[in-house]
Amino acid sequence: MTGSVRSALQTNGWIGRKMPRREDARLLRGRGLFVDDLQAEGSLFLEVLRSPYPAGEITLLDTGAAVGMPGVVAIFTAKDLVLCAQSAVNPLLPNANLITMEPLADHRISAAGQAVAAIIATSRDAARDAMELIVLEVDDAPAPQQAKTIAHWGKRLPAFEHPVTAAVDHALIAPFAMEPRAAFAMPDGDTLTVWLSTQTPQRGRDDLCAMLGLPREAVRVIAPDVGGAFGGKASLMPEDLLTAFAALKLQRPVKWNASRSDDFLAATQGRGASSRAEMSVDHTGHATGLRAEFTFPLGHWMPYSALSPVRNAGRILPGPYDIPFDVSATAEITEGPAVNIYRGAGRPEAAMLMESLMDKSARRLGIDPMDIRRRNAMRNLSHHPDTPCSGNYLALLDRLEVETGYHDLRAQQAARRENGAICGLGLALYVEPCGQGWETAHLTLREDGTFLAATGSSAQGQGRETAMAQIVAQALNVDPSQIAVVAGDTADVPDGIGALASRSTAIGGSAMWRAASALLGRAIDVAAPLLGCAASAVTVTQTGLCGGGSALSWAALAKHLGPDRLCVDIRHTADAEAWASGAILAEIAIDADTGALTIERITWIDDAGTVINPLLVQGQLLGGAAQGIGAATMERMVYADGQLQTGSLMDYALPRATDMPPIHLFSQPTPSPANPLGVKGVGEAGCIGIPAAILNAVMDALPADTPDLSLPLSSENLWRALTGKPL
Ligand code: SMO
Repeated sequence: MTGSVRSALQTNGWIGRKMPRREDARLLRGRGLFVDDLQAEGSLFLEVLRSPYPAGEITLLDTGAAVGMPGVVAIFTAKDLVLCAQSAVNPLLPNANLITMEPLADHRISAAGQAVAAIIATSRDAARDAMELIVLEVDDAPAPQQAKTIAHWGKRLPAFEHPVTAAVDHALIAPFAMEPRAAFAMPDGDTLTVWLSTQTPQRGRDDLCAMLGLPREAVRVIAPDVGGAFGGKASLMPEDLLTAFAALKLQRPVKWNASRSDDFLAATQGRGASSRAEMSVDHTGHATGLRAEFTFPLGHWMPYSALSPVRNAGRILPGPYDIPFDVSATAEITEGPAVNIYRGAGRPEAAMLMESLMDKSARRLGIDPMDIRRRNAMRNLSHHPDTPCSGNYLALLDRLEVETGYHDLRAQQAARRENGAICGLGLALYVEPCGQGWETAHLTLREDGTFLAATGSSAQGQGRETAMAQIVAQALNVDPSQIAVVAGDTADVPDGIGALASRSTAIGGSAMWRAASALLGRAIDVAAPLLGCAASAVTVTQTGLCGGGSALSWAALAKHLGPDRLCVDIRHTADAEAWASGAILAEIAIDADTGALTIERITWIDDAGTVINPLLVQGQLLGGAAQGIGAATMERMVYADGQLQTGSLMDYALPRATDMPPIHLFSQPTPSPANPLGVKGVGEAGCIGIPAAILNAVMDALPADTPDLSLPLSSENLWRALTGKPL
């Protein structure tokens, strides 16, 4: 690339600009298009009969009376589902035991809410009425042998003398999205168009093709606007498959929408792991060994990404610290709904365990928690796929110390305690490695001189279109308004991974950057002879290219090219993972009478690498923080005898606007060497670091001999800890 081109890239400043989201005009004004907005003439509606029993052998499933009900077109049970392949599971761990999806229960029930029959009728009400007449009988039967997958990281370490120990037990929680899951399938002979509320349209297409026995060209999956996903829409689910199957079989459009109850009962859940660790620490506060064990529940089957949390938790310990480690993890099939990735996916579990150990070590040795982190934080960040790529953890801690007035805060806290307050400060230093692998980008100069950018990183409300437009604008030196961005449709983007694992900007954005750079290079080669100068003399202006005293607009260049469009396809494979990091201080107080927790303030120094758009980063950090606060302090799926007790928003505590504390954000980026933009992930940071800081703040506030607390840190839990009244 010529010097003048490079300087344009450095100076136009589209990257790093606080641009309002181009999506907002549509999403905030009710003009979005979600799966539930789709309608088609002659559409049928699918409803799922779910088992009211948590476990047992099916002894009777009689659909006879229901089939004859008005409006009923078909009822499918397991015997009707002739599938060409099992569902796919990402085999992320060696020797993994993969338990695939049973879209409808065949012989055995393993969860209350498990799908047993699909009723397809001319209206939703007709389907629901018919559902009432299906007879399902289930006998108690012992649960079969449960499959386990065991993995290990690091090297076996000898027994520690007098280690510091920590245990963190996570509740199962709901990856709650504003838009419940939904699918709409439209058949045309042997081909299907399926609209899915998904974060992985290409994966959905591949899974549907394999299971239905259709070639890749026969299925088009479209993710229109997606109202949040958080991992809960990353893997094909039984209802998605049933909707596509029914449409193909009946040759009619079929629509399915989850109700809130459906999603509470039968969407995937997150977290749920129990974790134990011990760490040996010398008298100077240097950790000399870490041994940790995780047990992750999987539920009764494994969606595509089911092994991601266990793998992430295991592989990222000891997080930002330089400590010899011996980490093992077990993922086991359990009764109950499937457990899958949820924002953070194993990273929060690793961070909470590690940060708990750091605070406990500091307490034992009488060292300040800030200092013990300084003593153990990694200094030489090597560029290796399994360790942090870049960052400056000491600088994050230094900045946090300054921005919070840390030492004054400690003094203030001591004074408050003198006056009887129960208050605490909690630190967390965390890492957020984003996903690995590849992503695609397709960039075209259109006839009118504008650009079409199609990305494999789909959108789920996080501002993807805005960020991609800024990346292309920076590379081409054109206004972002000249760039249309599309994603989520396998007809536009046949290959792609999607929006997950904090990877969209790091990998998808880098793919787009490379596409734009390549397109510019090609444009210069075409333009040079037209301008009558050497390619090296062509410079980029805001409207096109110039050189040799003349100018050529993008539109003129497009016109010159005619049907031979300038078009670049890139499949970018990341050199390594980009590891974001951050340091957080949470200030909390606990009400002595009720155990109610007040998060007084959170201060957060974040290293997300190169920031494309500070507004989008802020949105991701705050959204993640809200879900992190939910997980730390209130969310929990409660079961009694296998029956869900928290199946509605009256019972399941989701954080609300009033639960959000003041959060002071400071950005301290170090560019990642893992990609050409220097960007890192940011979407999951809030779920990773915030709960760890809150847990430490709570333990700092409670009496020193308080045993490890299970999550969430609800008022009841804290009141029991304060009053010594365990469950
Ligand atoms: S938990 Mo995420 O959507 O990879």
